[in-house]
Amino acid sequence: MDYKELEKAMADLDEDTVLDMMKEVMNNGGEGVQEAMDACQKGMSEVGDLFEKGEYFVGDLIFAGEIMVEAMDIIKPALAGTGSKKLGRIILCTVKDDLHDIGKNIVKAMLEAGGFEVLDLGIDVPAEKIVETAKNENIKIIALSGVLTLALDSMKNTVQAFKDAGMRDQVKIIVGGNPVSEDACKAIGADEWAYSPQKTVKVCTEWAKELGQAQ
Ligand code: B12
Repeated sequence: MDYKELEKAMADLDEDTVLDMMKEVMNNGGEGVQEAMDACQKGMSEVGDLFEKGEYFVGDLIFAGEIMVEAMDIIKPALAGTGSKKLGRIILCTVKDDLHDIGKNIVKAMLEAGGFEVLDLGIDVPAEKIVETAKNENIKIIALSGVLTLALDSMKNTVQAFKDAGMRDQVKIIVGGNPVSEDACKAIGADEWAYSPQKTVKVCTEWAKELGQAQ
């Protein structure tokens, strides 16, 4: 498969080509699924760049998002594992002021396939709601998603809210999304960060074992 072509099709918002190529991945037994996902994400980045240059508009971002969701729906079975493990519950959401949820939904699908029960609080979720849910539901792994630069502040505020509630040492917090990096993770005060959903599942699986919530 020509992944450059796939990347370009995504950037050009060529829905038919993107979806046909995803079906081809599945027809080939899921071979190259990771590369296909990476190509789509690179294409999405180009969509973002074109938006910044004023060549694309918000409507184009929405359409790009729809294509990405459809594309991921097709390849999800190949990306996912067996889904047979029982690793306990995890909170996942997009933090306050951020409405982007495509990446979050991919991470959710991967966590579920990896054996977690995901409590998805949705988008634009205030720190207090995350802390309250963790407390009421007794959930110890928290995954925060954010794509806007200002989401980093919301993530930091969320970690602070856990400290203020006296719960910081009872929970493990992983952050992810486009602006998240090693340095950002440190500044936020989270325990881990990841870009790839695969690493997210790996880290959370280790935590589930450490916390004794894996069956
Ligand atoms: C699609 C899109 C939209 C759609 C979102 C639809 C939806 N349902 O999510 C819509 C049109 C709604 C939108 C709105 C806006 N957007 Co927008 N959008 C994008 C775009 C093109 C793609 C984002 C995306 O889905 N990427 C694909 C996914 C799969 O990637 P991902 O989110 O990074 O997720 C992956 C990893 O990060 C990781 N991951 C994700 N979450 C988590 C969580 C954890 C715990 C872990 C470990 C890992 C992890 O796994 C995922 C899979 O690999 C980006 C461009 C870009 N370069 O990202 C701009 C972009 C993010 N948007 C931008 C802007 C400015 C906006 C608007 C302000 C536009 C406007 N003027 O209204 C609004 C903001 C609304 C708000 N308050 O949130 C800017 C942000 C600039 C900044 N630095 O803050 C970007 C970067 C575009 C740009 N270059 O200017 N947007």
